[in-house]
Amino acid sequence: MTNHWVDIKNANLIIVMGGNAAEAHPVGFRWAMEAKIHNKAKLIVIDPRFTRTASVADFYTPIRSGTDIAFLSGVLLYLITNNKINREYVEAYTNASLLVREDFSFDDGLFSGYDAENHKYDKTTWNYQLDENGFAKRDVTLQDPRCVWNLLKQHVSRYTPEVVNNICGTPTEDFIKVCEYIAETSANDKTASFLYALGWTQHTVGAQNIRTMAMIQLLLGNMGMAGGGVNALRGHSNIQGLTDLGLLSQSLPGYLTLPSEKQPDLDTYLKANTPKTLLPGQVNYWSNYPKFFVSLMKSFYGDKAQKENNWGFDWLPKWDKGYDVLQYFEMMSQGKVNGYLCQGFNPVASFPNKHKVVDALSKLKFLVTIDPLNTETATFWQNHGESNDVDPSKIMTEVFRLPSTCFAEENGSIVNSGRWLQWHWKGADAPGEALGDGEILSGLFLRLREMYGREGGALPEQVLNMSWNYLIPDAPAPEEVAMENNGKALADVLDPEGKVLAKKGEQLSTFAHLRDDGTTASGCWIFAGSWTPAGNQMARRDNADPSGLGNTLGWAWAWPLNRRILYNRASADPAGKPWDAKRQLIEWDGTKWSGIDIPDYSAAPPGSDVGPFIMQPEGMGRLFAIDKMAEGPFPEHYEPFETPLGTNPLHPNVVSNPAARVFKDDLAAMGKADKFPYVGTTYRLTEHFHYWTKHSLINAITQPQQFVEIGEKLAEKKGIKNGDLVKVSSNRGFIKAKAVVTKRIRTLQVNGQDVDTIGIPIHWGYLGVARKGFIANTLTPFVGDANTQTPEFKAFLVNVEKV
Ligand SMILES: Nc1nc2c(c(=O)[nH]1)N[C@H]1C(S)=C(S)[C@@H](COP(=O)(O)OP(=O)(O)OC[C@H]3O[C@@H](n4cnc5c(=O)[nH]c(N)nc54)[C@H](O)[C@@H]3O)O[C@H]1N2
Ligand SMILES: Nc1nc2c(c(=O)[nH]1)N[C@H]1C(S)=C(S)[C@@H](COP(=O)(O)OP(=O)(O)OC[C@H]3O[C@@H](n4cnc5c(=O)[nH]c(N)nc54)[C@H](O)[C@@H]3O)O[C@H]1N2
Ligand SMILES: [Mo]
Repeated sequence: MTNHWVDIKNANLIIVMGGNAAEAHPVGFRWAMEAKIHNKAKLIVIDPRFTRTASVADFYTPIRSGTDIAFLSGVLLYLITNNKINREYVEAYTNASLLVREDFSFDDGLFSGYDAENHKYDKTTWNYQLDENGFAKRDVTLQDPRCVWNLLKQHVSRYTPEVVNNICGTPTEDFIKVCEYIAETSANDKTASFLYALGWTQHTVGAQNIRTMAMIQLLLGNMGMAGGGVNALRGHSNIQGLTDLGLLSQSLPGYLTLPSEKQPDLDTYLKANTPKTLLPGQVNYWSNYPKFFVSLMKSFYGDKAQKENNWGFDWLPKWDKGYDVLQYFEMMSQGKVNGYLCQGFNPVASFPNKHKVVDALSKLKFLVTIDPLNTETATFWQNHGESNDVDPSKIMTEVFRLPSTCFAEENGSIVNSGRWLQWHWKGADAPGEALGDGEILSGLFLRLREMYGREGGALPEQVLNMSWNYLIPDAPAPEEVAMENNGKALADVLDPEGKVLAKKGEQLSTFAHLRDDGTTASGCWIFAGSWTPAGNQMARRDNADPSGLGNTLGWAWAWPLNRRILYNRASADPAGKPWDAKRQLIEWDGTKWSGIDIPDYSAAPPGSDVGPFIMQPEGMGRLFAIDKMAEGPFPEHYEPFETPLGTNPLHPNVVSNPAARVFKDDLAAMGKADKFPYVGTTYRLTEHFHYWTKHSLINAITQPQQFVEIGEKLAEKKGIKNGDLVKVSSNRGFIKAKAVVTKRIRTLQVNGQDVDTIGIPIHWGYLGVARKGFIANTLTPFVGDANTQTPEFKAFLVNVEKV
């Protein structure tokens, strides 16, 4: 989230699209209700199903799953055509006025630079025109045909209300009504907040769904504002912490990137990751990259990391391709993986195409699961009849189950969606032989290190040189790890005048004190400030809220620097005056910036033309994404890989995302609408948490068994009644389930045909105390988003029959 949970109460309009917050985030959803009750906010829901969120909304309209880019691009067109934008904001704070290269183009579904053989783009042309100093050229009058504004207008011009209706199936009058609701928040004193989660991310166009919404927020002037922003409602309680700490295959902590094999030395790596400022005088905060990186290496390797050995750069692995989970299971299924350590993950249940996952695990020599519970993954080799039809005698994988604690059995911090690091204390000791995850991993690490020390082996340095300074090496305390993530001074840190900012050995209080000369260490630069000389800031519990806007600066600690609303410079106009006095976050008081949040800005006074989006080298919100997205600098509608239409009404030659993550065998496993005519979509229920709570009797009683939801019209056509047993199949397998016949899912008219959706909740399997049965992911396709590789769990093709 650029904003945070409590801040949702400040919105005038809440749009739940691509999520079902009342069901999946019932506690945080109270802030949407607060906005309705105390702020007279309107709540609108756009979802293929009439959900629990829709049941308390002011307005609901359906959409075909996988078509939100068409819908949101239609909203962009509406806002531009009807001049419902914050013009001053767009001109001053977005890249609307920057000029794009002449050789950038878009034609028949493809942007310039497509490499058809490798399914990816060369992004060279997706860039600005640069002047002789390397700065982007700009036309502040927005007249130049190559400025982002005019290219954007041209790009979205195709998404008329008729086209939106034809692709999404949303009734045109409903679509216009949504546009009108959103348009109202272009006023300076109105904001909208979109609450989204997997209904947007679990598509082959997931990242672009979110980007299209972010562009709407920029046009409305809602970024940086209290009650505005881009707000992902995250899933597992600490999944925000997972990304913060870089637990993705190409990442390092603090959103740094792991070097690639094209960056064989430190200079090349730092050059590739330290952006050049694109407009004169901008903050371009990522220009500090070397300080963050060197401090990380000092945290990893301590005294072993020295300038002479490039801070241990050679010890870092270099990636050749992304090892996301799709890629990894693909390699496993090709027999290229010997052993797999599976920690807090149940891929047999949670990953797409269960048959492929089970087949892949069968090719391992050994599998280690680290989990408090028994899982379908740890028992993948067992035959469970129809629901796991394997022959154990043919599976040679040796499985080791290491029982771990769960979150309530240890101290630690959890980062919530609003970037707050909240410290928690353990509620109980772990039962039986269970050990904390840290203890298990330390145990493995220390034994491996001992073996490397004794036997050598390939590249022993990266293991042998790792610093490991914990009181009990086998069991690092969460407090020790938290202090290490924050970082400390290894020598006195001085300012340019020689004043001591941090004394040798002291915890750092800000990342502004990080250095690239080896005098500071920090395990995750964005966490610097969370554990200072004043102690553990994450444990603070002062909920004083003097402004009433919910910016409780004394409650826990938010990265970066306890700032609650990112890009808050944009909450004030170019002269430094808040767009809306009721939502004042920061203000220029004539001599300095002050207010109720930590300014997200340099100290530069208004008029100095420094852009508020300080992490971008041009300082501006990007309506045209120059180098980030895999499938294009503008969002474009592509169909799901399994589309009920069999075509893309906009460009039949390019049906689905041309840069999506997909492998050859999985393309062959895609089904077509002739055999599988209905759209399957999967989701969760309040009464269960994924695949754990089927082990708990109370949860099992409230939702005892697998069911699927079928609209009345389709049910009638197929002769299916409420409570009948049905078989739902895709080209990859089938499940059996109870039918729930419902008015909540409508038949939509799309591109001249009827489209029916079948709703499939995900929580059951063949273990636990709930009724045993099938795994929903038997049905889903093994294909992922082009940028994040998130699987397409929300739109695929199925058939349904009464059993
Ligand atoms: N009780 C409970 N709470 C949970 C979880 C749980 O298992 N149980 N899981 C947690 C986790 S890890 C996560 S990630 C979150 C997920 O939170 P959500 O994303 O809110 O949960 P989902 O149920 O997957 O539902 C998404 C909604 O998106 C809709 N949808 C599907 N496709 C589309 C589409 O193309 N466009 C639009 N506009 N909508 C679409 C679905 O109909 C569904 O209503 O929930 C978290 N909260
Ligand atoms: N079809 C379909 N598939 C989906 C989704 C969907 O919407 N549709 N949603 C996807 C999403 S968003 C998610 S997040 C995944 C979830 O998928 P998983 O993460 O695989 O599933 P979980 O059941 O949440 O958790 C995995 C295991 O973590 C264990 N665990 C809990 N606490 C701890 C701990 O402290 N330490 C360790 N070591 N283990 C612990 C639990 O016992 C559980 O067995 O499913 C994904 N799969
Ligand atoms: Mo999730």
